Amino acid sequence: MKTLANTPAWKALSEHLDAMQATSLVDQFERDERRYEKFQLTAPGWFLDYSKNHINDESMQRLVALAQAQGVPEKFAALFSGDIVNPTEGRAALHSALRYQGNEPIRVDGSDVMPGVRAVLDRMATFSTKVRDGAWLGFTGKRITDVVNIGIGGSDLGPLMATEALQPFAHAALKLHFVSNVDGSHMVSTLKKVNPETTLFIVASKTFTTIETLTNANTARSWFLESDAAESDVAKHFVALSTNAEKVAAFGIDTNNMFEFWDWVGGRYSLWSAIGLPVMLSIGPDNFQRFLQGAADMDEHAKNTPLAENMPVVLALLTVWYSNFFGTTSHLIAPYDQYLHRFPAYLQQLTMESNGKSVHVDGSRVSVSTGPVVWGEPGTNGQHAYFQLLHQGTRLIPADFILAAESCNPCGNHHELLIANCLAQTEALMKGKPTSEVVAEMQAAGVSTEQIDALKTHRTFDGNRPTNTLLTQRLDAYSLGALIALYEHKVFVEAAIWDINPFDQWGVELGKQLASAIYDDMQAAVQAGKPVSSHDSSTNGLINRINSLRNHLA
Ligand code: G6Q
Repeated sequence: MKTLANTPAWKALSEHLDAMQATSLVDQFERDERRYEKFQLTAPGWFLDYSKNHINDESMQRLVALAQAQGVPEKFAALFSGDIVNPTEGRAALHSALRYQGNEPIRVDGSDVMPGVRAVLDRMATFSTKVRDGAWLGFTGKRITDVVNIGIGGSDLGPLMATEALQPFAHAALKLHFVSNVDGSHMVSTLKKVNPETTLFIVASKTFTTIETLTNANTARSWFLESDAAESDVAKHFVALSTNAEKVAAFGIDTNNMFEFWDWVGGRYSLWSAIGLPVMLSIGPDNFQRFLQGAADMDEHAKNTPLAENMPVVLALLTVWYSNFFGTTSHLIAPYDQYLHRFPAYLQQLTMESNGKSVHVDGSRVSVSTGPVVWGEPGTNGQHAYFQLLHQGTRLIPADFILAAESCNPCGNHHELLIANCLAQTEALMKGKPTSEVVAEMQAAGVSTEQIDALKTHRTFDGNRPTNTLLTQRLDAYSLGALIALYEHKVFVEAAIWDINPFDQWGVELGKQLASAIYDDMQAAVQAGKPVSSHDSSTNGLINRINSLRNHLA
């Protein structure tokens, strides 16, 4: 069995751990005046301060040695050159080709994918411009005012997050809606807001077999046809984003209205492909090009920068350091930017679907823990909710704070307050508040000795909680593209270190199969008028109770 923990690079880190746990972050800053200068990096669009972490020069050298020993540079080279880096599905993972700005060919199975990539981007731009300019007309001759994207998982989270993040650049007369959940309420409540004459539906599904998406798309089509529209009008109101032309045609969408992508694009990495069409419709082809450029520049940074100065590599190494050596199990994403309110959810899928694995690439069991739980909400809201646990809970939770120096909506002193809150939190998480300071403060306020004794421990903050701060000039298409690519590569480097495959998702596939079995059993029980007995007693009991609540069984 492979044991990462027995490798010299891993052992070197284990031996170093005690020394790092024995010193606090505050001590580290006191000992080294140049700490902030030392532990910072720049990459396209972004500056990273990682000085508030449990590291010193020695830690970084040992972590970088681990990345080297686990073949991160070679694995990056394999990723970018279209090798089969997803062996369980026999596929390359070439999301970088979707945003590549150079002139070199990028080959999969010997053929250059770039002409196809650029042809689809051109078709997307022509189509988007027509819709945005009001030249694409609905069946009664009116311009499109609403776009409903129907997709789930990778065909929803990325476009939704980016459309929200780039609101300041959105077309003023085009409203974007996203329907993902098979819960009929999602579709029904969206349809209440739109008019069939002026709505464009985008059915986004890589496989075009996903039950949620097909169910929602069927409902949307029926709703559309219940208006005065004829079957022949569907072509003006429905387009598909998929790799599966056959299934698109079988569903009844003209393949002339299909924007294609390829099986070497993973669902959660597909935002840069045709799946980005809603984003392009919202922000326009020029801004979408800036979005691709930001990601492409981050790709070049990841590919060409030495490990110790490589931003995704350093962020990944810090996650490995905390997950595997400090025993942390979760990682907070705290964007201090309201437009990034869906970014934690997007990263949750990117990280947890990619690195939620228990076996190595060769199928043997891993011997160390892999991807952490990723979660978060924008600041400052989080401060009034879960931050309590970060400050005074028993768990250590490393966090990434994400901030722009300038607001997209300058307004009074809002942005200065937002910045102050963000910086105050990272400082407080690091410094804490010692009991001596609490006591002195209370004494100065004239609080009685008894009261001080009763309250001082409650008011004490241990501090020593690590954070990264990611800073950009302004959140725009370029910096957002770069930020997403940064995290994509971070996740890839973590997987490279743990020697797991970040590009498959058998757990997601399992969910798809299980639901259809229960669906069939429920329907069969209703028809036969008999309770279900083929599952465990809990599942049988729940199915039968639900059927009875729905009045199907007496
Ligand atoms: C992403 C996953 C998953 C997928 C959805 C939708 O990496 O594979 O989230 O995107 O299940 O799949 P389709 O796009 O095929 O409908």
